[in-house]
Amino acid sequence: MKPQVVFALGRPGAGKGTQCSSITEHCNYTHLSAGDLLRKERTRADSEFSQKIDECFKRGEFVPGEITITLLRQAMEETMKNDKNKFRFLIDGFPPDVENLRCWTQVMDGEADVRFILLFDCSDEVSISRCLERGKSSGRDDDNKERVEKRIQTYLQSTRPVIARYHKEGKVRAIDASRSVTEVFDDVKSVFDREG
Ligand code: UP5
Ligand code: MG
Repeated sequence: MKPQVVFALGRPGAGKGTQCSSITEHCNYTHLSAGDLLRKERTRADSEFSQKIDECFKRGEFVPGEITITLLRQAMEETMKNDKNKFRFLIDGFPPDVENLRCWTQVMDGEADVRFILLFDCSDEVSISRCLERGKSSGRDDDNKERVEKRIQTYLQSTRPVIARYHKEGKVRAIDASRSVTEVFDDVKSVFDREG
């Protein structure tokens, strides 16, 4: 069975990780966070990619699509190898820019279907306050005001064009992510119930 993929995008701290990990049981999708996979790979001593990932994170640049897609593919293959019924994936934080999207299309065309994009919509203010709150305990070195503001700018400049492309294809399902976790979750559930 060909992997069926949903991408989750939105400002930093919009709640992608929170919502994607809770919806998986309800909709039989496996949650993969591109950012989490990269952070894990960055610290693996025997990784051929860790140095490059570290450089990109330090410079605030996106990791080249080839690397992220390799990690995503490995994770998808591993999941499907263990259970052939697990071919639905909810990929959070990807593709972060047009270069990553181009790379995905090149590598994955015909190998996976992108069903739709779940867009977690919130203001800059909500994005900043949630990241700063999380920063008190997350240990993430990018959860401080300066880095979050930079991440928002990068999101607007680089990720918005990806969303615009999918919008033209009628694939974007936008959700108001500024409400409570439960309210947002109800909307996420409705999208998956509708889309099947
Ligand atoms: N929270 C969540 N929902 C809430 C709600 N409704 N009400 C109140 N609070 C809510 O949530 C953030 C915080 O808010 C948490 O404390 C949560 O409890 C609370 P979370 O679910 O963690 O938000 P999320 O959208 O996942 O935010 P995240 O910071 O993870 O998003 P980013 O897109 O910034 O980060 P990501 O981890 O995806 O990427 C990090 C970096 O990796 C990127 O900046 C980039 O450098 C790199 N990257 C690549 O290079 N390539 C990729 O393909 C992907 C990432
Ligand atoms: Mg996240």
